[in-house]
Amino acid sequence: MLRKNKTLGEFIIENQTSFKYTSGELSRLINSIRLAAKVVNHEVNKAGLVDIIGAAGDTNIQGEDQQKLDVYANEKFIQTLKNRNIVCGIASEEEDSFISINSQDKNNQNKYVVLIDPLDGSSNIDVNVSVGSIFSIYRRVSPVGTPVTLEDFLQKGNQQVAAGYIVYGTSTMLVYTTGDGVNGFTLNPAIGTFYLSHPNMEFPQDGHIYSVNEGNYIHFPKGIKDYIKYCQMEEEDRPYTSRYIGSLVSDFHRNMIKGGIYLYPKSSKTSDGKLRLLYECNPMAFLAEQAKGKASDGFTRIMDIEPTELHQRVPFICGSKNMVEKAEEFMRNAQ
Ligand code: P6P
Repeated sequence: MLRKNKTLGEFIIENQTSFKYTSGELSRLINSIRLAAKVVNHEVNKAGLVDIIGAAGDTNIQGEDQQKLDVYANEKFIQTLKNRNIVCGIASEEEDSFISINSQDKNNQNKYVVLIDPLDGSSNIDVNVSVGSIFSIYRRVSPVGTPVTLEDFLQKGNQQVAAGYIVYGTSTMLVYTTGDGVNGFTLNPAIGTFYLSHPNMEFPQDGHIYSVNEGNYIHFPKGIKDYIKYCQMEEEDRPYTSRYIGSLVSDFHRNMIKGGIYLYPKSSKTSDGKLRLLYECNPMAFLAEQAKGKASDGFTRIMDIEPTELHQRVPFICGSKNMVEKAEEFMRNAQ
C-alpha cells in the first residue's frame, strides 16, 4: 500500500529499483520534468494577470517581452531537459523538427528521447480554464554516442518507457507511469513540493461521462454518431452526462477518476482527427492502459500504430474500458 504524503522525490528513489532500466537516468529525467512543471505552473498561474503582465507579443510592465505561454512552456521544458544533460533528443508540438542534443559529443551516453506537448489546450488560458503538459519517453534505437535520428522518435507507443502529464487546474498535479501503474502527485505551491495524493490511479471499467465536441456531430463517421446517440438514449444507465472542457488532459484526468470516455474522431473536416499520435495520443494511451482503461483509433490499439511522421494525427477514443469497447462496437457495425 503506497503511503500518501510521500514526496515525488521519495517516490522516484523508492521505485527506481523496480524500473527495469535502473541506471538512475530515468529518475533524473522525471526529476527534470518535475522542475519544468513547477516553472511552467508559476507562469500559467500568473497568466490571469494579462492586463498587468501584458498579452503575448506585448511588453509587460517591466518592459519584458511577454511570450505566448505555449512558447514559454516549450522553452522551459527544452531548457530543463538540456541543462540536466539526460536526453539525446527532444521532439515538441512547438518545434517543426526534433532537437538533437550534444550530438557531436561521442561521449554523450544519453539514451532517452522525450516527446512533449508543452502546453495542451492553451486556448483555454485566456478564459482561465485548466490546461496541461504531456510527455512521452523512449529509449533511443540508434547507437549511443551518435546523433539522434528520426527513427528514435518514430517508435510505436508500446515502446514507451514512461509517460505522463501535468494538469494546471484548481491544483497542479503531475500524473505519470513507468509501466508499473499510474500515480498522481499534487503540488504544494507554498513549498514547491509534489506529494503523492492519488496512488494507483485506475479508470472505473464503466462510466457515465462522455467527452466529445458535439459541434462537429454532422461531420462525424456514422459509428461515432450512433455511439453519441447511444449515450443520449433514455435506457438502462443512460443518458450519460456530457462534459467537454476543450483540454485533453483535464477531460482525461476527470474521466480517469470518475469513469468516462473521451473521443476526438476523424471527421469530414479532419480526415485523421486533430490529436497528435506521438506526443498526445501515445502518452495518454500508455497512462490509460496502465490505469486499466483503453485507447484506440476506433479500430486499432493506439500504442500499436506504426508512426510515419513526427506530427501525424490519429483519431482518438480513450477512457473506461467497457465504454471504449462499446464505441468500437458501433464503429465496427457501421462499416
Ligand atoms: P476542439 C486542445 O487544442 C486539444 O488539442 C485538446 O486538448 C482538446 O481536447 C481538443 O484539442 C479541443 O479541440 O476542436 O474540440 O476545440
